[in-house]
Amino acid sequence: MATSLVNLSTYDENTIKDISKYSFGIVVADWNKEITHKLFEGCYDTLLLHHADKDKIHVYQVPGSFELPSGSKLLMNKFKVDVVICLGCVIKGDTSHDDYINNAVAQGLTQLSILSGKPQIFGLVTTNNLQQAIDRSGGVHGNKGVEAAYTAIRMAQLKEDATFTKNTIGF
Ligand code: DLZ
Repeated sequence: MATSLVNLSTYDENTIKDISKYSFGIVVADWNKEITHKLFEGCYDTLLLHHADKDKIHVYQVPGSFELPSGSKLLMNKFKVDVVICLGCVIKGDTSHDDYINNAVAQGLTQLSILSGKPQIFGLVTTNNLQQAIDRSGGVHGNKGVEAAYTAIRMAQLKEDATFTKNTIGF
């Protein structure tokens, strides 16, 4: 469903249990940092809101979104984490660079998820222009960083609790 039809940053906080036991990785790209650092704030604040242990949140910064999969791999080599959240922003330009980066990140994170057994959360904002990115990083369409954090929490919980809860699908 298009983001314009549903604000994915809205979720049922009651579905979240104790997350202090989980260890999180966050990899954030600096390209388009006016957007990505807001995604990071939304993500980090959401983890803390639900009482994540600060000492169990490991953050790596990488130059651009293309480096998100390798940044995550490096982070996982160094820290034992339950899940990694990857945050970036790719804005369409005059060339097809965005297609190459977006596809590389999607494929890289998919492979990494499966090979490592650690969920990789796709927190990549892919837009046609800057305004759409602003709208999705704390604007009218919420904050994709919040959504990524919530997704990460659910995936961390899934390891031990796969109980079906009505009304949570689709946030
Ligand atoms: C080179 C590039 C371009 C043109 N655009 C973006 C972008 O919109 N968003 C982003 O995160 N990164 C961009 N990059 C940088 C690449 O992700 C990567 O850092 C470089 O190609 C070096 O590998």
